[in-house]
Parts: sequence; structure tokens; C-alpha cells
Amino acid sequence: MQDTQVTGADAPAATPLGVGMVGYAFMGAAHSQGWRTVGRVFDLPLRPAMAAVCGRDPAAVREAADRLGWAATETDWRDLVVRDDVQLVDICSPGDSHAEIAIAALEAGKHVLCEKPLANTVAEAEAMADAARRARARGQIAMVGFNYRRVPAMTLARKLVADGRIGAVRHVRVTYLQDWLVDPEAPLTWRLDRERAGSGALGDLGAHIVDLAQFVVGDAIVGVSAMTETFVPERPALAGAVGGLGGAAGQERGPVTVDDAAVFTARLGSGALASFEATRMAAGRKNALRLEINGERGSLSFDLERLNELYFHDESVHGEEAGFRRILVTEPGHPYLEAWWPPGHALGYEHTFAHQARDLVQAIAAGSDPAPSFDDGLQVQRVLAAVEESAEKNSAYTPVQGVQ
Ligand code: SOE
Repeated sequence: MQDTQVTGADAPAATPLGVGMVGYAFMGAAHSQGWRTVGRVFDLPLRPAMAAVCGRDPAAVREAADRLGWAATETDWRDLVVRDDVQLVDICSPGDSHAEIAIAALEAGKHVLCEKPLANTVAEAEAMADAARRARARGQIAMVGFNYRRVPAMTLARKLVADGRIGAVRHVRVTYLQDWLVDPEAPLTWRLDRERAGSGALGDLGAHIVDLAQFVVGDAIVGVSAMTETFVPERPALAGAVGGLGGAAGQERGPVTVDDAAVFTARLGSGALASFEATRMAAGRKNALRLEINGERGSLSFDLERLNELYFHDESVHGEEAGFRRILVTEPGHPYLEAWWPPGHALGYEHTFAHQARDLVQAIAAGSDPAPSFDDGLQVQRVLAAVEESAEKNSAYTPVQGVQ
């Protein structure tokens, strides 16, 4: 086993942190954007270096490395995780590979960033969280890539809730709507295969909103009542490579083995009530993540398609000035904004990956607990499992495993 090579708050500014990434499709490209940018925008205690990217096809991974900015390539992740110039392994491959790669990387002494959802099953997530706890004792960091926590408006919303600005939370309402599966001829990519993705809209989008809601409210879901549906049970096979979220359709057809949509209600530890909807079948909705929280003293409202804005209603303001007020989250005092552009010069989706990279690099340098940790990812996985169990039992209220 190799020792972790870079830890400690006193590492000199120029100390490199070698990153090795597995996978280079949509999420890999988004993470690469974060790694390319982060050290040029934020003042970091370690200097991320894009050491190597890994994919099975030698020509395709070489092309991806050149396009995305990686210095070297590997075609087997086992070789990537033991490279001397890699101290952090960033996992952007499909869910069925997460557990094996993350555990091997942690055992090789590396820090790990793993895309969401943490795993395809609770058992895998438990094994990963165990490995992360053991690695933590050796000074390593393991974090889950729930990037929407890093939208400045969401970090601000969490602060406003924690500061008591909306009082005790009563309602949490979250929807995450996409439409790339409305077409029944959209092909069977890995995201529609339970063996590879674990679940459908539930794990892909539901995992995000479960984490985000819990993050903003600072509370955990204790039980759920759920329905899931697969509206298009059979689709054409994929002919060729995945491009973005889709690809070319072939002649043969095969079964969709995951949900197209999941709808569930939930109770939080505080007693607050929540509702969640995750679908890739909402015609016209491209990446619409909306969140509203109602408390005893006010409300917050957010729409990812307008991610620089947070709406705040203060219940103590009456008369002519009552109502939701727009906060334009681009001030230098807002989370992450000190390093970007002057007020009003907006940020977008890609910036969340630079923010994620910043937070991870800072945690590694400081040796501090990462957030979200693999334990946080495991808890989300347990919520997803409770949703599936409830849906199988005709929406019966189902407690989240591990909740006292
Ligand atoms: C596809 O639904 C997807 O790429 C998700 O997998 C991502 O996590 C989300 O950020 C955008 O949409």
C-alpha cells in the first residue's frame, strides 16, 4: 500500500495535488472543467494537476485527454489508482463501477471524489462508507459529488435557514424535471439499465434533490411514501457511443429496467413535511430543479434555471412591501463569489464543479471532514432504497434504514 502523499494544512502553495479521473463522458467533461478552472480562480493551498484520465478505448481516451486537458491516459482504472503522480481519484464512470474503484483507490492511499449517487445499492454504499472511515483515520478524504450544494444560492439558503431567518421549517417542496426520455425511440443507454445505473430518475435526479433538500434544511428524511413508474418499458438498443445523454438508436429493442419517474412524500426528523418529484419525462423541462421551503417566519424559493437568484419571503414584512424578494446572488460576500466576477456578472452550471473542487482541495489540505462525506452519500442511498421499497408496497410509509 502506498502512503497518501499530500495532506496537512502546512503544505506549501506550490505543492501539486495530482488528480486522476475515471470516465470522460458528460460528467467527466464537467469535472474536467472544474479542475481546469479551480486553481486559476481560487487561491488554493494545493495546486490541482490533471495528471491522468482513464477509459477503456485507447484512442478515445487519448482524444478526451487532449480535449479536456489531462496530461496522460490509462486504459485500466487499476493502473490509474496506483500512479505515483495521482493523489486524488475522481470517479465519473457509471454507478456499477463506483464501489470497486473507490475502495481500491482508498486502499491505495488516495483521496476520492465519487459522482452521485454514491453506489447502486445500500450494501455497496455501506462498504464504501466503511472504507472511507478507515481511510479517514489515515488522513484521507472521500467526498460525494453532489454539485448542486455548490450553487451559491443554495449555500446561502442553507445559511439563512440555519440563522433562523424563516423559523422552524414546515414544508419542503422539490422537483427535478428533465425531458430527454419523452421520445419512446430514445435508445437504451446505461442510464436505463438497472445493472449499471442502480435506478432511473430516482438515483439520477432524486439523489440530487434528496441531498439538496437535506443540505439546505439541515435535517434528515426519516420516512417516505412513494410511487415510481416506467412509462416506456421497451426501447431501441444503442448503436454506437453515448453522446451527451443519448446516442443513435439501433434496430433491436430491449427492456428498460429502471424507473422513468419517482414521486414521493417524506417526513423529516423535525416533523417537517416534504414532497419530491424526479422525472426524465417532463416534456419541455430541460434541467428544471425547483425548491421551495416554507417556515414559520418566512419562505425561500429557487429555480436552477435561474441559478443566480434566490427568492426570500419575510413573514414579518406586512402591507405594501409584503411578498417574495429577489436576492441576486452575485455579491462578493455571497458564497464562492469573492473569486469570480463583479456583482451582476452571473455564474452557471459549470461553476458548481469548480466550487466542488475548491471545497475538496481545501478539505484535503486542512485534513478536515469532507462534506458531503461517503456517510452522507450512504444516507441518501438509504432514502432511495426506502423509496423503492415503499413503491413496491403500494406507497406504504417506509422508514429510512438506520434512522432511530
Ligand atoms: C442526467 O439526467 C444528468 O446528467 C444527471 O446525471 C446529472 O447528475 C445532472 O446534474 C444533470 O443531468
